[in-house]
Amino acid sequence: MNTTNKFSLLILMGFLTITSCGKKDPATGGEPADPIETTTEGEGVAAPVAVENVLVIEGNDQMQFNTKELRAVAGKPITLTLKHVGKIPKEAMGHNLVILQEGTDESAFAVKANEAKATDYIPESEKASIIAHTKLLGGGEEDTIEFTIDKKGTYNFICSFPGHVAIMKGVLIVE
Ligand SMILES: [Cu+2]
Repeated sequence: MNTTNKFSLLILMGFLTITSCGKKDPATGGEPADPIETTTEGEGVAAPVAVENVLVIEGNDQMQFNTKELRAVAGKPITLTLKHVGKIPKEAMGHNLVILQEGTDESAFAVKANEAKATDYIPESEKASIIAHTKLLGGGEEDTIEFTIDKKGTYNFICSFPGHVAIMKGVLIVE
Protein backbone atom coordinates (compact mmCIF):
# COMPACT_ATOMS: atom_id res chain seq x y z
CA MET A 1 0.00 0.00 0.00
CA ASN A 2 2.82 2.38 0.88
CA THR A 3 4.63 1.93 -2.40
CA THR A 4 1.45 2.54 -4.43
CA ASN A 5 0.90 5.80 -2.58
CA LYS A 6 4.45 6.95 -3.27
CA PHE A 7 4.06 6.17 -6.98
CA SER A 8 0.85 8.07 -7.31
CA LEU A 9 2.45 11.01 -5.51
CA LEU A 10 5.36 11.02 -7.94
CA ILE A 11 2.98 10.90 -10.89
CA LEU A 12 0.96 13.78 -9.45
CA MET A 13 4.09 15.87 -8.81
CA GLY A 14 5.28 15.17 -12.31
CA PHE A 15 1.93 16.32 -13.67
CA LEU A 16 2.09 19.53 -11.64
CA THR A 17 5.62 20.36 -12.86
CA ILE A 18 4.59 19.90 -16.48
CA THR A 19 1.49 22.06 -16.11
CA SER A 20 3.29 24.84 -14.25
CA CYS A 21 6.09 24.85 -16.83
CA GLY A 22 3.54 25.08 -19.59
CA LYS A 23 1.93 28.10 -17.92
CA LYS A 24 5.22 30.00 -17.63
CA ASP A 25 5.86 30.13 -21.37
CA PRO A 26 3.03 32.47 -22.39
CA ALA A 27 3.79 34.65 -19.35
CA THR A 28 7.44 35.24 -20.32
CA GLY A 29 6.38 35.72 -23.93
CA GLY A 30 4.18 38.64 -22.89
CA GLU A 31 6.81 40.46 -20.83
CA PRO A 32 8.97 42.10 -23.57
CA ALA A 33 5.97 44.11 -24.82
CA ASP A 34 5.94 46.39 -21.75
CA PRO A 35 9.51 47.82 -21.93
CA ILE A 36 8.99 48.67 -25.62
CA GLU A 37 5.94 50.80 -24.76
CA THR A 38 7.85 52.77 -22.07
CA THR A 39 10.74 53.60 -24.43
CA THR A 40 8.36 55.04 -27.03
CA GLU A 41 6.83 57.35 -24.40
CA GLY A 42 10.30 58.58 -23.29
CA GLU A 43 11.37 59.60 -26.82
CA GLY A 44 8.77 62.37 -27.13
CA VAL A 45 10.18 64.37 -24.18
CA ALA A 46 13.45 65.54 -25.85
CA ALA A 47 12.46 68.98 -27.29
CA PRO A 48 14.94 71.95 -27.66
CA VAL A 49 14.47 74.95 -25.34
CA ALA A 50 13.02 77.93 -27.26
CA VAL A 51 15.24 81.04 -27.60
CA GLU A 52 13.62 84.17 -26.29
CA ASN A 53 14.10 87.42 -28.20
CA VAL A 54 14.49 89.60 -25.13
CA LEU A 55 17.46 91.97 -25.41
CA VAL A 56 18.77 94.48 -22.87
CA ILE A 57 21.58 96.95 -23.58
CA GLU A 58 22.99 99.80 -21.50
CA GLY A 59 24.51 103.17 -22.38
CA ASN A 60 26.55 105.16 -19.85
CA ASP A 61 28.06 108.60 -19.16
CA GLN A 62 31.36 107.45 -20.75
CA MET A 63 29.55 107.36 -24.12
CA GLN A 64 29.62 103.56 -24.35
CA PHE A 65 27.19 100.72 -24.93
CA ASN A 66 27.91 97.75 -22.64
CA THR A 67 27.91 95.34 -25.60
CA LYS A 68 28.87 95.44 -29.28
CA GLU A 69 26.83 92.39 -30.21
CA LEU A 70 23.19 91.42 -29.82
CA ARG A 71 21.60 88.18 -31.06
CA ALA A 72 18.04 87.35 -31.97
CA VAL A 73 15.92 84.84 -33.88
CA ALA A 74 14.42 85.79 -37.25
CA GLY A 75 10.68 86.00 -37.76
CA LYS A 76 9.78 86.31 -34.07
CA PRO A 77 9.03 89.51 -32.11
CA ILE A 78 12.13 91.06 -30.54
CA THR A 79 11.82 93.04 -27.31
CA LEU A 80 14.73 95.43 -26.86
CA THR A 81 15.33 97.62 -23.82
CA LEU A 82 17.88 100.43 -23.79
CA LYS A 83 18.87 101.66 -20.33
CA HIS A 84 20.83 104.87 -19.79
CA VAL A 85 22.67 103.94 -16.61
CA GLY A 86 24.44 107.31 -16.31
CA LYS A 87 23.35 110.61 -14.67
CA ILE A 88 23.97 113.22 -17.37
CA PRO A 89 20.78 114.68 -18.98
CA LYS A 90 19.94 113.86 -22.59
CA GLU A 91 20.86 117.34 -23.85
CA ALA A 92 24.52 116.62 -23.08
CA MET A 93 24.79 112.80 -23.04
CA GLY A 94 21.70 111.57 -24.85
CA HIS A 95 21.59 107.96 -26.04
CA ASN A 96 19.31 106.10 -28.38
CA LEU A 97 19.64 102.87 -30.31
CA VAL A 98 18.90 102.88 -34.01
CA ILE A 99 18.92 99.61 -35.98
CA LEU A 100 19.81 100.20 -39.61
CA GLN A 101 18.85 98.27 -42.73
CA GLU A 102 21.64 96.19 -44.25
CA GLY A 103 23.82 98.23 -46.60
CA THR A 104 23.10 101.60 -44.95
CA ASP A 105 26.01 104.08 -45.11
CA GLU A 106 26.50 104.81 -41.40
CA SER A 107 28.53 108.02 -41.90
CA ALA A 108 25.99 109.48 -44.31
CA PHE A 109 23.21 108.52 -41.91
CA ALA A 110 25.05 110.20 -39.00
CA VAL A 111 25.42 113.45 -40.96
CA LYS A 112 21.65 113.56 -41.51
CA ALA A 113 21.04 112.60 -37.87
CA ASN A 114 23.19 115.50 -36.60
CA GLU A 115 20.86 117.92 -38.39
CA ALA A 116 17.73 116.32 -36.91
CA LYS A 117 17.80 117.83 -33.39
CA ALA A 118 14.08 118.63 -33.58
CA THR A 119 13.23 114.91 -33.96
CA ASP A 120 15.77 113.69 -31.36
CA TYR A 121 18.35 112.94 -34.05
CA ILE A 122 16.10 110.57 -36.00
CA PRO A 123 16.26 112.02 -39.55
CA GLU A 124 12.91 111.94 -41.38
CA SER A 125 14.70 111.71 -44.73
CA GLU A 126 16.41 108.46 -43.71
CA LYS A 127 13.35 106.63 -42.34
CA ALA A 128 13.67 103.94 -45.03
CA SER A 129 17.06 102.98 -43.58
CA ILE A 130 15.71 102.51 -40.04
CA ILE A 131 14.34 99.14 -38.94
CA ALA A 132 13.57 100.29 -35.40
CA HIS A 133 14.75 102.87 -32.88
CA THR A 134 14.33 103.78 -29.23
CA LYS A 135 13.60 107.23 -27.79
CA LEU A 136 16.49 109.54 -26.92
CA LEU A 137 17.28 108.96 -23.25
CA GLY A 138 19.01 110.90 -20.51
CA GLY A 139 20.66 109.47 -17.41
CA GLY A 140 18.44 107.08 -15.43
CA GLU A 141 15.89 106.64 -18.23
CA GLU A 142 15.02 103.56 -20.26
CA ASP A 143 12.91 102.64 -23.27
CA THR A 144 11.60 99.31 -24.56
CA ILE A 145 10.70 98.72 -28.20
CA GLU A 146 9.25 95.75 -30.06
CA PHE A 147 9.92 94.81 -33.65
CA THR A 148 10.38 91.74 -35.85
CA ILE A 149 13.11 91.04 -38.40
CA ASP A 150 12.15 88.34 -40.89
CA LYS A 151 15.39 88.22 -42.86
CA LYS A 152 18.43 86.58 -41.25
CA GLY A 153 21.50 88.78 -41.35
CA THR A 154 23.83 91.14 -39.50
CA TYR A 155 22.32 94.56 -38.84
CA ASN A 156 24.32 97.54 -37.57
CA PHE A 157 23.01 99.56 -34.64
CA ILE A 158 24.20 102.99 -33.58
CA CYS A 159 23.49 105.80 -31.15
CA SER A 160 22.59 108.71 -33.41
CA PHE A 161 23.33 111.49 -30.87
CA PRO A 162 25.91 113.87 -32.44
CA GLY A 163 29.43 112.48 -32.17
CA HIS A 164 28.42 109.20 -30.53
CA VAL A 165 28.36 106.94 -33.59
CA ALA A 166 32.16 106.74 -33.65
CA ILE A 167 32.12 104.70 -30.42
CA MET A 168 28.50 103.77 -29.76
CA LYS A 169 27.82 101.11 -32.36
CA GLY A 170 27.50 97.36 -32.71
CA VAL A 171 25.76 94.57 -34.58
CA LEU A 172 22.48 92.75 -34.18
CA ILE A 173 22.91 89.23 -35.51
CA VAL A 174 19.60 87.71 -36.59
CA GLU A 175 19.68 83.94 -37.08
CU1 LIG B 1 24.82 108.07 -27.26
